[in-house]
Amino acid sequence: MSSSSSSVPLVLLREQGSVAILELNRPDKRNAISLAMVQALDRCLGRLSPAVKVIVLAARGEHFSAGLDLSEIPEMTAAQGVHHSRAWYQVFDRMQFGRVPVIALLHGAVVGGGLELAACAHVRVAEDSAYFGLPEGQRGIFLGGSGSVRVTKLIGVSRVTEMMLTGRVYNADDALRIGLAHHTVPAGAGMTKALELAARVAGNAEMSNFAILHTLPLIAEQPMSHGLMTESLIAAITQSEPAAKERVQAFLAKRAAKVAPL
Ligand code: 1HE
Repeated sequence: MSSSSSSVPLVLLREQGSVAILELNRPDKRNAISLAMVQALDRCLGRLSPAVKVIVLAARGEHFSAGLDLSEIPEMTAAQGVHHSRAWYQVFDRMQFGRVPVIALLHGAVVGGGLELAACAHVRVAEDSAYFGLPEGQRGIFLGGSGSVRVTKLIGVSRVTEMMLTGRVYNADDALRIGLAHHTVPAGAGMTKALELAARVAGNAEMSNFAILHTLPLIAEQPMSHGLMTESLIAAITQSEPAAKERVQAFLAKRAAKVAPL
């Protein structure tokens, strides 16, 4: 467990074999993200054992996260604000571009910085109760936890603009439709679904997962000729791994599962 200076752990970490479950643990403040919580997340990411192959990021209480801890804003100078954002970026980068994929399990409010955090995950499962908003405009502030980059990459500049201007809130079904969520499940069924997906993710060859996490976002930002070169290089490296040779041989010898609808 990782804690702030008080004895209350702001983020809980437990490992179940190859799966690490990280939970935001500030339900009384609706998991508002303080700098201490960002640092607690960072410490948890740094403590994962080598056996971990996938993270499930979830939250205690009725809401995933109410976003930035607004009590940190009034005393902050402009310079401190820049460093505050950059502290979030460092940890969020560590999550998105880490060693292992992250599956976010979302319920209740997923707003502001909570949505920015969810956008770092590689797979998002939304329970029916989940709702998504960017109320920064209403609070007189702006995205500061990478949302203008990460959320915009998920749903586009136009939707983020409209959400921020009008205070629009998307529900779980909307989120699935526009690409904020990959799966929706009934309330209470999220952890089962997340663990089922985690088992599939953990079953992949490690180098394949690494290539997916680290090169797809890079290739998406490269000109086509660079992207194709990057792809050919990472494809060659990935398929040269012993794990790839074994898996391909297993398929050719009819020992591996076929692709089938779920
Ligand atoms: C908070 C925060 C917070 C709750 N910072 N303390 N985010 C927002 O603008 C969302 C603000 N929060 C809400 O709209 C609501 O709290 C919820 C819809 C999420 C939940 O409502 P509810 O009725 O269950 O809880 P509540 O009574 O509003 O809040 C319970 C407590 O949590 C209360 O404190 P208490 O001491 O009076 O018990 C609230 O003050 C506290 N609380 N949300 C601080 N966000 C890096 S840039 C990102 C920019 C942003 O994220 S902007 C979006 C900020």
